[in-house]
Amino acid sequence: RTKCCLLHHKGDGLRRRGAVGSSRGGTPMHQFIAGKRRAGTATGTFPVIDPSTGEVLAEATLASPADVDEAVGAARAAFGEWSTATPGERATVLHRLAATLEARADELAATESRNAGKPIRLAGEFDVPGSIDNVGFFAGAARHLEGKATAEYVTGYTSSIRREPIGVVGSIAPWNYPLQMAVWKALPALAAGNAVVIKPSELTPLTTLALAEAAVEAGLPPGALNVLTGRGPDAGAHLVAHPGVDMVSFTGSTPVGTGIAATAAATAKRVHLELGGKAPFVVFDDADLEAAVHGAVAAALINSGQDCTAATRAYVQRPLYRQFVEGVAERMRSVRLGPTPDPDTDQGPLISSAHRDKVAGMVERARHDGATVVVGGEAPGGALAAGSYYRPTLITGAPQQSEIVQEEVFGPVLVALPFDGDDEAIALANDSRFGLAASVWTRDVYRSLRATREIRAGAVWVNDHIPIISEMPHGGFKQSGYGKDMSQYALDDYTQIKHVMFDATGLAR
Ligand code: TXE
Repeated sequence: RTKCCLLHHKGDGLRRRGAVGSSRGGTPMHQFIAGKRRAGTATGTFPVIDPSTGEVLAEATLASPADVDEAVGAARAAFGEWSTATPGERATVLHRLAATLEARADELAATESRNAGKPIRLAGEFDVPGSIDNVGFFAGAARHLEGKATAEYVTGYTSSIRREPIGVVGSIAPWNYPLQMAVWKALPALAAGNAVVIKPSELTPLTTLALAEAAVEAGLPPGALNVLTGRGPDAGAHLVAHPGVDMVSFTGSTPVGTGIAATAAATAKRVHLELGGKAPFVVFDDADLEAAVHGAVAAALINSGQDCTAATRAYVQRPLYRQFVEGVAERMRSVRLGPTPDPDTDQGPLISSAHRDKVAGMVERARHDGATVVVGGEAPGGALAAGSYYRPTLITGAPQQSEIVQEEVFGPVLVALPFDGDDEAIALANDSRFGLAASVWTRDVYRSLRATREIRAGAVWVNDHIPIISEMPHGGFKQSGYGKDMSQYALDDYTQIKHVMFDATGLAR
C-alpha cells in the first residue's frame, strides 16, 4: 500500500519468471488497439532495454499518426457501450481485472523489474500490489459516482445534476512506475465510463501492454483501453492534438507538460497534469533524529530517487544538523546496489545511461560550484558497470538558489542544508517552483499544524515521507501541475457535470 518498502523489508524470495517482453529476435511488441496486438502502419521499431545490464528485452513498434487515428477511433467506438454500462457492470469488470492481475503478479513484477531497473523486492512488494490495490479501489469507486439529488430552485421547475464521462481520454505516462502510472491514468477514467488511449513511455511499454490485455480478458469492451507504443514527440504529440480526444492526462516533466497544455488548449481539451517535484524534508530540533535519518534515506533513494515525491531537500535545524548528515551518510554507505533479480538488492540502476549521465552532470556542477559531496557522487564500477547505476549521494554546502537545490535531479541525490528558526524553515521549503509533496519531522503538534498549513504542496506528511494510498489524492500545487490521481477526486476529474432542468409547471395546469 505504501512506497516505504525500500530498506524497510527483507525480500521474501520472489521468483523471477519469464518477462513479458520476450520478443527479442521475434515479432516486435505491437501496440494494442481495439482489443488486439496490431502492427498497424508502424514507422519502425525501437529497443526496450534492461537498464541493469543494457540487454535488449524486446523491440517495440513505433506508432504512426495513422495508428493514433485508429486507436482514437477504436476508443470512440467503444465509448458508447462502456459509458452506458451501469456503474455496477463497470465495477464487475474492473474487479475481475484486479483478480487477473493478482493471478499474474509474479510475472508482472519480473517484467517491471527488468524493464524499469527495479529491485525485484520493490516491484514485487510495491509496484505490483500497489497497482492491484488501485484497480480494486477504482472498481469500488465506480459505484460511488453521484450527481446531486433533484431540487426545486424556481417554483415549478426541478433541477438535477448528472455526472457524466468526458469521452476519449488520451493518457501519456512516464517510465518511473510504468504499471502504476498506467493504472493511475486509466482506472479512474474507465471507472467513470470513459474510453482511454494510453501512450506509455517508449522506455517502458511492457507492463502497460500486459494491463490492457488483462483488461480485455476481464471483460472490458475491446477499444475501451488502447495502448500506443511510440515516442513522445511523434505518437504522444499526435494523440494530444487529436480532435477525437476529449481530455489529456499526463505525468512527466514540467516542460513537456506545459507544452501539452498549450497544444490541448487549441481544441479546448480538459488537461490533467502531474509534473515534477522537489520535495522538502524539514527536520525540527525536537524531531526523533533516528527516525528522520532513516526516513530521509528511504525517501531520497526510493526507486533510485526517480520519484516525483522523493525527498530531495533536507532542511535540518542547526542543533541536529551535524548528526543528521553523519547519520544519513552512514546509512547511504550501507545501501546495497546490485542486480535487480537479487532479493537483497536495495537500489537498482537509473532508467538509462543517458539519465544517469544527466544526474552525474548535475552532481558534478554542484561540486564544481563549491558544494561538498559527502558520500556517493559516482557510478560504481566492476560488475555493475554495464548498467546505469549511480551511488546514493549526499550533498552539503550547496547554495539555496543553485541548480542542485532548485531543479529536479530524479536520481539518488539528497541535499542537506541547515536552518535556525521555524519561519526560515517554512520559507526555504516553499522556495521552489514545484509543490508536489513535503514532510515535516517534529514531536510538537503546534509546529506540525503550522507547517502543514503553510507549506504549499499537494501532500504534506508528518514524521514520514512517501506513503501514498489509493483513498487519498495525489497531485501538485504550483508548477507540479493540477488535477489529482488516486482517490474519489481522481474519479471526479474524469467526469463532467450536466445541469438538467425539468419544467413541471404544467403539473399545475
Ligand atoms: O520525461 P518526458 P523524460 C521528470 C524528471 C526527468 C525528466 C525527464 O525530472 O528527469 O522529467 O524525463 C512523453 N508530446 N519526470 O524525458 O519527456 C514521453 O514519451 C506528448 C518527472 O522521460 O516528460 C513519455 O511518455 N508526449 C515525472 C512522457 O511524455 C510527450 C516522471 C514523459 O516523458 C512529448 C518522469 C510530447 N511532445 C519524468 N514529449 C513525474 N512527474 O513523476 C515526451 N512525451
